[in-house]
Amino acid sequence: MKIGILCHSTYGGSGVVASELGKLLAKRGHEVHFVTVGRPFRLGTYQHNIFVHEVAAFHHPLFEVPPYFLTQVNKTVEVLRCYQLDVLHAHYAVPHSLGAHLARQIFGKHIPVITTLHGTDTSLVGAHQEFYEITRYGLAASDAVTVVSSFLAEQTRQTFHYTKELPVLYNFVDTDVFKPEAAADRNLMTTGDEALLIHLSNFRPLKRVTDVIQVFHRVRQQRPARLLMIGDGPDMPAAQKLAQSLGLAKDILFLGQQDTVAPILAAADVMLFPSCCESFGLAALEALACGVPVVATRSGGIPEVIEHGKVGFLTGVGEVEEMARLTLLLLEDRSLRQKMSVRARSHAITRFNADQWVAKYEQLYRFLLENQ
Ligand code: GMT
Repeated sequence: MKIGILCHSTYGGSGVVASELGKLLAKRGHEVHFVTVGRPFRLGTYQHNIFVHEVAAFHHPLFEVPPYFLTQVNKTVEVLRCYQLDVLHAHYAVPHSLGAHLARQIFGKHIPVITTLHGTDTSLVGAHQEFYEITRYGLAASDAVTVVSSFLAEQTRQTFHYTKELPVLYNFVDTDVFKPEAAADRNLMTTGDEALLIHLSNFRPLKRVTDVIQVFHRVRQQRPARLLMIGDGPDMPAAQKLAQSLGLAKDILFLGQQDTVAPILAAADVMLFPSCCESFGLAALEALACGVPVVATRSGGIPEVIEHGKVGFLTGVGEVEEMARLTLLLLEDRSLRQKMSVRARSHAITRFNADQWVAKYEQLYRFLLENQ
């Protein structure tokens, strides 16, 4: 098949899922065309069957802001004409769902449009009054809408009064890339008996990165430990300030955005993931695949990914004392940690391995093509 993917290329889970899906579809012999602003950061280097069509920012004195939506639709129509795509897959409702729909209208031939909702597109952006009507229309105009968790399915039904089917196609992970053996040399990151904790996110407020620092602070009071913070975003200054004020500047490394995260994740003992309102939690799944137990919150779709007491622990949002207690439990009890690590890896392989979920997307494309 020839598949067009519209996605955000910036640092965030929806772009990661779109990129990983595109790479794996290309490996399975499909021709994949990304229509994006910039190269999605997880696409990596050249891969056979992958094409990137960049949407340029058009500057004109009349436009205060370059009209991204229009240039993306225009580029998508060009790609549809030039490559005769079979399907268009929009990741993130705003604006891609509507963009894909409009592009096919202009193209003049009905090809299936699939929209995958990732979470913030319905919970934050789409639910906002400024975007509500167009998001709802984009969903209604799609031939299929998929969601990344049952939690998100329910939220979408409630928010948009969406009554059609909402297949849950979970986030997935390439377990050949995210694996314990990918670990970087720990000796370069820690000294002696230091435990290694990790956090990975885009540092938006809902990621509660200051909770990560608070948990680490409590752990550090009990034992030698180091924390690696991967990512960047609006709450970076608050996290750095808190780390300074708690005297943790030397124990916490703020690594910023990293394109290749598997070696860092796999070297860690425990991941801290204190988000509120997370639709799935892809970063947590990537840690599990690396055999790293996760201490997270019982919020949104996270319990669909992390089974409490089996592959990690769940607490209420903001319960930093309890998170610290459970983290210390994992760090002190080596045999518990090893058991959880083995279970985490096998849980990622059996429930969330990429092949299984990419095949479901493929089936969906085929079904829509055959039934249009
Ligand atoms: O978490 C973010 O802020 C990024 C966001 C996105 O849309 O790029 O991630 C969402 O999509 C991911 C991939 O499907 C999910 O794993 C994340 O849980 C989800 N984030 C939220 O729901 C907050």
